[in-house]
Amino acid sequence: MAARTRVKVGQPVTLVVTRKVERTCATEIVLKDYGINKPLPLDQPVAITFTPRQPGRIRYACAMDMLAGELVAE
Ligand SMILES: [Cu+2]
Repeated sequence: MAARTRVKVGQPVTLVVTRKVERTCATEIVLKDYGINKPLPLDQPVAITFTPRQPGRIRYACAMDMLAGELVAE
């Protein structure tokens, strides 16, 4: 999860995240703006689907808001 990804407003997006590290704070992924908060079990791909509602940045982060990334909706 690093580069900025572009997505389209009104089109469902699925992020697939796999946690590869055992000792990390990123044991869940949070998309605050969309009320999403999903646990990330070790080595298991987790799919998060949501539909961007408006253009702009969509931030995702670990539960403590430290490890983060951004999508750009347009
Ligand atoms: Cu954290």
